Amino acid sequence: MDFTRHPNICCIITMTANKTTISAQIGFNLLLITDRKNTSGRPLADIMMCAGEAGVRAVQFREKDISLREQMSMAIEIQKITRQFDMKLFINDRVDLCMAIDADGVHLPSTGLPIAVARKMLGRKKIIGVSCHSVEDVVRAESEGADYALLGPIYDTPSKREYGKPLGIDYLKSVSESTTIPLFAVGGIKISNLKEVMNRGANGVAMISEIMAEKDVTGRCRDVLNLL
Ligand code: 3NM
Repeated sequence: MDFTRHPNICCIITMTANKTTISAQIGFNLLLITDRKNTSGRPLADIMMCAGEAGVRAVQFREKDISLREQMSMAIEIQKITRQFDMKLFINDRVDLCMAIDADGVHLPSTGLPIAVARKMLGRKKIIGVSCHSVEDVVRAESEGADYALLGPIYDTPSKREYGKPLGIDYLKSVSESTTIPLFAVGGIKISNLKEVMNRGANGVAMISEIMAEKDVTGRCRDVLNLL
């Protein structure tokens, strides 16, 4: 592994590092993904406050159905909260928006800019995460210098049904054995399947509905963090 391409991961990771070591390098094991349409009408900022109070360390701002200008003003509002609670803020897809507001990094979808291009634009200090849907995607993301990979959908989840069958936990296990960058499971992750996912080699999880749609967001975040 070429560590010079992973500026945000300390060079002490080895092929034998366990999952706690790896998630400690990136500084979070729960990535909360936003969906303002899945909050039962509550403002996104309120949800973020609850998550911050509960100790969530990383948020991916993903409101891709609104204009870039609207995304920008919403992301700035969210960033006030993430900064208040020392949470990392990643912008989904839009490297330009990440640069414009000096967010902590970008999360590239599989159809997004190549990692090398994003790295050139953002420099070495920003974190680059990548959405992956196969072992090949993860291996490529690692070799191209991604700081972490999201693998999914692991379980059935409404927004991803059009892409076919979920990958499943056995697949997750085999992917986890093929990479040394932090691997986050995504897609249908719930309190009820967290243990299973972590036991299959995930270094952490990314969640939308299990947190966004929950009445007691603070309590739910705490429960998730305690189980990770
Ligand atoms: N990406 P929930 S699944 C944003 O497989 C996203 O890459 C996925 O929502 C992928 O936690 C997903 O409610 C949706 O299942 C996750």
